[in-house]
Amino acid sequence: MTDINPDDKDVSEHVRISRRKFLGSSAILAGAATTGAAAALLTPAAQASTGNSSATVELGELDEYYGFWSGGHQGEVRILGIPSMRELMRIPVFNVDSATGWGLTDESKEVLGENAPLNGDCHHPHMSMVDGRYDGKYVFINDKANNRVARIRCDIMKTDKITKIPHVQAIHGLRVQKVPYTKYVFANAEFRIPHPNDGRDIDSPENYRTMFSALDAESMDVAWQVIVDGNLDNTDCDYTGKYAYSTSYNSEGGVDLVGTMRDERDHLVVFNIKRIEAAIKAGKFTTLPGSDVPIVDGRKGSKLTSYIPVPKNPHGINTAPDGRYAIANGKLSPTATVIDLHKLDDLFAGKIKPRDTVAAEVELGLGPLHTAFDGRGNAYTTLFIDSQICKWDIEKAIQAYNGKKVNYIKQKLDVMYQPGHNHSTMGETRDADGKWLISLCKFSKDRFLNCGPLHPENDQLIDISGDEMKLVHDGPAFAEPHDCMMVHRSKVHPRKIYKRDDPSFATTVARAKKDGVILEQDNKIIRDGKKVRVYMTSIAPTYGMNEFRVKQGDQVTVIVTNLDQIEDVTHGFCLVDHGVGMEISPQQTASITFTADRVGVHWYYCNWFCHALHMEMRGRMLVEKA
Ligand code: K7E
Ligand code: CUA
Ligand code: CA
Repeated sequence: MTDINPDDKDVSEHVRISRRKFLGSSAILAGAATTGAAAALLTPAAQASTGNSSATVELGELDEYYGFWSGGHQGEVRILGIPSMRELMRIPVFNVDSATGWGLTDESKEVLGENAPLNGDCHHPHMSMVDGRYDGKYVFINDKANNRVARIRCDIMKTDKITKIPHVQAIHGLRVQKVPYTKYVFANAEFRIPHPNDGRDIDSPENYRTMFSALDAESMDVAWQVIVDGNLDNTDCDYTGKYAYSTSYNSEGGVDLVGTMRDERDHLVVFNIKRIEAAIKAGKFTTLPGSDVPIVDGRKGSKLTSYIPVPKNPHGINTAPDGRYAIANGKLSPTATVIDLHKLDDLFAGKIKPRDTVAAEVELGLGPLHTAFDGRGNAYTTLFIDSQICKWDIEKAIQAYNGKKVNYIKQKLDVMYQPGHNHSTMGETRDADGKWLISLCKFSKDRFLNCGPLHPENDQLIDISGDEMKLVHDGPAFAEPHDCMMVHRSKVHPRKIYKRDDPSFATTVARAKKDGVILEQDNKIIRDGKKVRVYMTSIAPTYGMNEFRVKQGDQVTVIVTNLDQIEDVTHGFCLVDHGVGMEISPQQTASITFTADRVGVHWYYCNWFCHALHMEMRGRMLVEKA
């Protein structure tokens, strides 16, 4: 293969086809068709014919959408501009970030908890809503690695709360209540464990359980938990505010691969939120050692839940913007199951059986994982094994399921390669606008320059505004954007500089007050036994202190207040050889604590470029023998 000339059309077509074969796809014909479509797309005419102005954002122009991207096991959330696919910002959450000092500063440690694990595994970012529409306030994100849920404040785009969910392992599916507003954040725990997990039942997997958790979106406390049968994978909720529902791929309770694939059907478990709240209010709950979170029993037979059998090892569950249907994606079945949400009231009233809520089981292709919507009655389902997006008409699919001879599949588009989630602009809200679709491909193979054995993922932008889906952009991404969401820019209004009373540094402000320090003007050292607090200001290109003096062994806290008022003039504070570095944006106060364990001269400097004399923005920490 090494002597293939990539300019030779026949050869490159040959390579392309064998690559798709290698990936297990039978879509050779479709592959050839895409080649043509992709080439045509690069011409302005092709773009105009789709109805979108352009996938290109002109120099100096702003994107139309904020994209919030999960950073996967990198532990962060990223902001992309859509449709340019430019990465605009990174928001550290469950990771350490040496640029901003996340995980190093006192303020971030207060959010993370002093002894927090500093790895994470983010999957599902979702924004808070009012009446089924984004409200621009918070983005929530799960941590599968350490059973946590975090909240990002969208006014400053920083993480402000992290909650550890008790009694469960592997928080995976995460969604917000859409209606009437985001009172709850729902979180699925994927793995089953003994309850309590104190050494009992290790060898009795039949006694393992998992739970569905609801967090109060404002306090971020866990409001309640529901014990379920099977496991929990993804979750979503409806547009009445009454129900949430989660897929379970392990209704079998298996502890190995074969065990989780034994049955032809698993289930979707539906949670009746009002009944759960009423049960807790009536005191019908238990608790487990180590927390006082009320726990209700939602296993089969409970009035709080209902179990709808769906084919096999379902993964994504997605509610259509019209509020009528939810789509459970089959994964090991080539089907998606359409649930009629209008029948859930009857289901819980005992008037119908769980399977009566199934409006259709739709054959789509191999490996359906997630479905997105355009607000025009179409669904877009990722086919992992086929490496395709399948566009289909929901109403026609229901007609076909009921015996009518109609073609519900509108188009299958090849993507490169192996898509997991996809997401449409505003598509998880009532405002689904059907403009752009992102296919988050798990493999990029040879779409990019080879950077070694570890490959980037490939986040592909697809124009869905016209009748035909058109692939317009390949976006390499570092591990691993499981999911994303795209919010119109009119919904999000971040600040440009901090307010002095921002709660993110309120604790530091309170401590300064106790020390009698006015942060906005004082440059002062407060000694408190072996604890030394060094308060200084910064205005480009100087710190309020050129030097400060401490004793060996002192525990030193440096508190910097950035007095600059000008947008984008962020300073840093980095102390050489001490693991100390942080961001101080305009009007922000930030602090960091370390031990001055070595006598001598230690320089500190500004590590965010701020001024022509940025290099000169520095000073000395002088450490004397104790
Ligand atoms: Cu990777 Cu939503 Cu965690 Cu699907 S999830 S692919
Ligand atoms: Cu201040 Cu660079
Ligand atoms: Ca199963």
